[in-house]
Amino acid sequence: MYAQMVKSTGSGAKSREEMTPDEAAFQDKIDADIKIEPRDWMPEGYRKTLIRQIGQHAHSEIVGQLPEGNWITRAPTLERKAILLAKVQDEAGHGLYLYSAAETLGITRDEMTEQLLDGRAKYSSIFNYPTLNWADIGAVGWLVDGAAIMNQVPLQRTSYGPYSRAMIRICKEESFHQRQGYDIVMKMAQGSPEQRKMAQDALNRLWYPSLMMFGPSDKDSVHSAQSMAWKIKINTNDELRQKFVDQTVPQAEFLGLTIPDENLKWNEEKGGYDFSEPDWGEFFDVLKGNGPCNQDRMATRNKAWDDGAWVREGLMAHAEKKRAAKLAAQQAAE
Ligand code: BYC
Repeated sequence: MYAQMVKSTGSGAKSREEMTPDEAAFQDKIDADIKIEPRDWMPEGYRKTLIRQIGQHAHSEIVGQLPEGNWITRAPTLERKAILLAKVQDEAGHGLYLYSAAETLGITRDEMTEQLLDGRAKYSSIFNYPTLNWADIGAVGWLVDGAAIMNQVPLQRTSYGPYSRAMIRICKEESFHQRQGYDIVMKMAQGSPEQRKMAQDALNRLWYPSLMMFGPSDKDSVHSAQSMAWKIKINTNDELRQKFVDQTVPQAEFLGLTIPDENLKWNEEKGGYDFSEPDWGEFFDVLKGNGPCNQDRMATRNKAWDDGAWVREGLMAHAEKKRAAKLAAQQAAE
């Protein structure tokens, strides 16, 4: 059914013959790897696609704080608490750089926040799964940040300047996040039999949701063709998913953990692993709002927005007072 929906919305990029002269000149810049900057002319579709993708990415960073923030007060040692606190703060920072990058395209942060809070904008499906215990915090760092980096390293070369520059800093921080997660899982995998069991259980539950982070398979991806022609995306969803599996399997083997996939097998010919697809029915159901934590995540974000109203009102009142004082001083000087 989804495939039909995709076909009806059309998924192809425009051919040269279909382009206006402005669009063709724009495509020449993209093809020559010249970055597009905020004041440059751009097709409306390019602007909209970027606002959608950067906005979703920013929302993912913000909502992504919730499953991990949930464990700050319960981290097993002071050191782990300090590290987790720093990581969650980094995610907030990533959200802010990304909202700023999107604002250069003519949308305000308030508008994007409204879209998130009323359910019009998406955020990554992975954050609709719960973090049940400390092993999950390790698995989130290892797998979720690992998948995020796999997707985000190529985005450092994305065609839109502000997005590409934001990604450079984000990637540096994400690689620290991935390592801290792997370190947690390693400690548990090398710990008591119970800890080892927890680590395996976390991998079992988070493996397929992590594979879903790369988006639907290429045949069902609505935006990939046009986004790749514009170099907003550098790789297809399936290419990145394959790279992630190839990178993660040896890491699991090193830990002595088993990837929960009976079909996982090295394929000499393609130089990568064959692996089972995630349950795409579950993926689209999570996107529709029916994942285990969708309602909880949105309720938490809505409450945070409502609780922050007094801060926004205070800042606006202060700005208004300063503006009125400046105006009065100007009038007095005239
Ligand atoms: N979850 O045509 P497609 C992080 C949507 S990590 C939810 O392939 P596209 C973090 C898609 O939006 C995560 N929705 O789309 C890590 C589209 O729906 P709309 C953030 C998804 O855009 C650790 C529809 O499905 N990273 O932040 O070409 C701690 C069709 O898909 C998902 C990024 O956002 C999904 N997994 O490709 C804290 C990276 N997958 O918009 C935080 C930047 C697909 O038509 N984003 N959809 O209603 C991207 O690279 C691309 O947007 C995607 C999807 C690869 C995600």
